[in-house]
Amino acid sequence: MIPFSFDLLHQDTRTQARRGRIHTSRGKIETPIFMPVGTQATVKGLLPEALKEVGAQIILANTYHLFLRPGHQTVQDLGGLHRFMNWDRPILTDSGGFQVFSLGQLRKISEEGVLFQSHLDGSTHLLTPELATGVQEALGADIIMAFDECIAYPSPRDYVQRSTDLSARWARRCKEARREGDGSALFGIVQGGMFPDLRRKSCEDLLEIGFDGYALGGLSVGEEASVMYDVMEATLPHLPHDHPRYVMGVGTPENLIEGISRGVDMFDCVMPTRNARNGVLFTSFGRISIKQARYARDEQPVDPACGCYVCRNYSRAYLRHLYQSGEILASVLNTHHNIHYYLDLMASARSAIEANSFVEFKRDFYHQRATH
Ligand code: PRF
Ligand code: ZN
Repeated sequence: MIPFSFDLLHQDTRTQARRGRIHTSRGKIETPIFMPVGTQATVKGLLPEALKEVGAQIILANTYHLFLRPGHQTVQDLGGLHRFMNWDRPILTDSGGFQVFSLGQLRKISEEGVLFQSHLDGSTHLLTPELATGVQEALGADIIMAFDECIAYPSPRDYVQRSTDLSARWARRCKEARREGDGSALFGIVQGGMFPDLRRKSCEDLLEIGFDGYALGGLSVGEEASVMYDVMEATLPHLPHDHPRYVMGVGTPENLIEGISRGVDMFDCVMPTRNARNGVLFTSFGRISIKQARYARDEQPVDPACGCYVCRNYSRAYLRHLYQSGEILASVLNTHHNIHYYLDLMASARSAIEANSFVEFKRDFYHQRATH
């Protein structure tokens, strides 16, 4: 078994962009990386083979959903999440610290944890740091996230301060609850809202506990993009260079490029998968909505610059037809292209960092969008 580790391979000289490599017992992960979201032990619309074809190195699954259905005990008894869903590469599980706030009903937060009602059947559960950790271990995740509160935006400073302190105490309990020796990693989650000094305090508290990686939570919760970038800039310098940094639930292609420039290594977001199911496709020249009438007789591929299976074989006209007809294949093909786009963007960013040309890469990225 290979223990979890992170190598910083190259640091860009003109930006904070980093090229790194994470080692796990299920293989290595080249960073910066985007993790497709597989909430219910499936990346909606994609076979695991297709995920591999587009180059997915790691995917994300959710504690909240799998705990409620089918239950982590069931998944464990069936041989763990990897076997259950036929995915043998690394999996990161989110702790439920976000979903319980976005989906759970009648939430009551206490020192102990969060009491909530299931969005599925109204049943009551107490999710604690110990339970969230135990569920993620039972699922067999390669990267486990600490249990935290994702603070609503905007929130008053005194609420943010108290919540961030509580999340730090919960993070410590997650670490203490760990079953040692399965080779998985535990990441702490920095909170602190949009207050730079509270972000810094959160970093210091988590560093004192000590984690394998550090995530920025509480971003992309309704704040302006410029505010999110400012918070990244105010937070990332307080995190150690020799551990991976992950921004949770972010974001657009622009957000990823800006995050990488500021030193982020990992991202996840439903944006490429959810948008695909709504007919919104990401391209090198910006987003398009495939339902538009202008594509009815368009024989071009979605993105002439894309080499994915969809762009090699289908026209915009066909994809528009599938979408208009409500066909299952519309979701499948659109998702395939969008995930390919996101992962290809990350691969290009990695190459640019290695070649010391990330600044030029970023300039071209914006230029292609502006001139279309
Ligand atoms: N905490 C956790 N998961 C998350 C977030 C968070 O703050 C976010 C915030 N955008 C997304 N996913 N545990
Ligand atoms: Zn494509």
